[in-house]
Amino acid sequence: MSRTYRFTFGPWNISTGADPFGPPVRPDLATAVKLREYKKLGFDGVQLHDDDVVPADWGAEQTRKGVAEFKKLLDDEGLFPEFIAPRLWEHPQTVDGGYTANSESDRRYALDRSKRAVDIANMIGTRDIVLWLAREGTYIREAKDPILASQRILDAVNTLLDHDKNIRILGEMKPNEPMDQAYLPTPGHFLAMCYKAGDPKRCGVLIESAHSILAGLDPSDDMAYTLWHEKLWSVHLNDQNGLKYDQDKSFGSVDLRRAFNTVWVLERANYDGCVGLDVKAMRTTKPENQTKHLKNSRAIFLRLVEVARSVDAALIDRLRAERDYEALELYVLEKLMGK
Ligand code: 3MF
Ligand code: MG
Repeated sequence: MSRTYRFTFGPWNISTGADPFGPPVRPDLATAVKLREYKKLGFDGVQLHDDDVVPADWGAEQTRKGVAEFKKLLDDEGLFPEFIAPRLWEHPQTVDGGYTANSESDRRYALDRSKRAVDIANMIGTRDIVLWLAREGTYIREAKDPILASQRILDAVNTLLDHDKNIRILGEMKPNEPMDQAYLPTPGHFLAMCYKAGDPKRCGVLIESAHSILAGLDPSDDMAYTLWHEKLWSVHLNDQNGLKYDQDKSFGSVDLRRAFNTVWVLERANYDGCVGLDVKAMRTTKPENQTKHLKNSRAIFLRLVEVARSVDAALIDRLRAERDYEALELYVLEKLMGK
């Protein structure tokens, strides 16, 4: 089988290296400049926040013109827009969260901004809306009513599904950071909510490897479960060294075997969504090397596809039947060492 994958990333994946403890160490590139890198790096499409396209405070007419201009930039580069994600974590009215904020006017802001993101998606030509519910959670449990919060998230999803009968909602769940505890912390939580939504067929998930790892889960099993539901519509592949802050390391760079299992699951299931690489360059990376992590992650993915395609399925079946997992483990490790 020689299926090809479509690769995507977001403008935020070419970054200045600023972190909570230090300023930028690389120049901030204009989005138009970043877009020129995509094809050279072997990427096909772009993942976008609403305000990557046009500033969030623009009026209707200016927004329409701005989106048309951005679409032309994409077309000129031969790139497609994969999704739009409302950025509900930077504006002062999202300090306490968006959909679950205790203030009614803050909740209204989050809903209006999300509907506007749907309109931008329509104008730019994608039907996928990604919700990374960054601040929908708490620093202390007593701050919000968790039962009401679940309902408010469902109500927001339904409002968006109603706003446009064509769009799909993809939840990108993450258990913590920036919050101490997020509501709906895993893909499984969001999936369960999808079945309660007004139109479950248009509700699914994007799974990020690092987010699953932070939840103590295995990304390949999370993806497999979601594929079984036919609801894995996008992925953010990267890697993560243990339970600390979200690292967005290059795909496969910490645990090659975990990365292999991820690729193998996608291959076996004939996954046909985009392969998004939500990876970050190290702060030590010099400006001239600031896209290497993207190129490398894609290369590692493709090498692992080759390994997955060369696996001896009959041998694996036999080792499983014999319950010889010691031999199975050695077989996989040797494959990964190039044997
Ligand atoms: C945070 C993330 C986000 C999302 C992005 C698109 C900034 O851990 O992964 O990256 O991927 O907002 O939804
Ligand atoms: Mg992500």
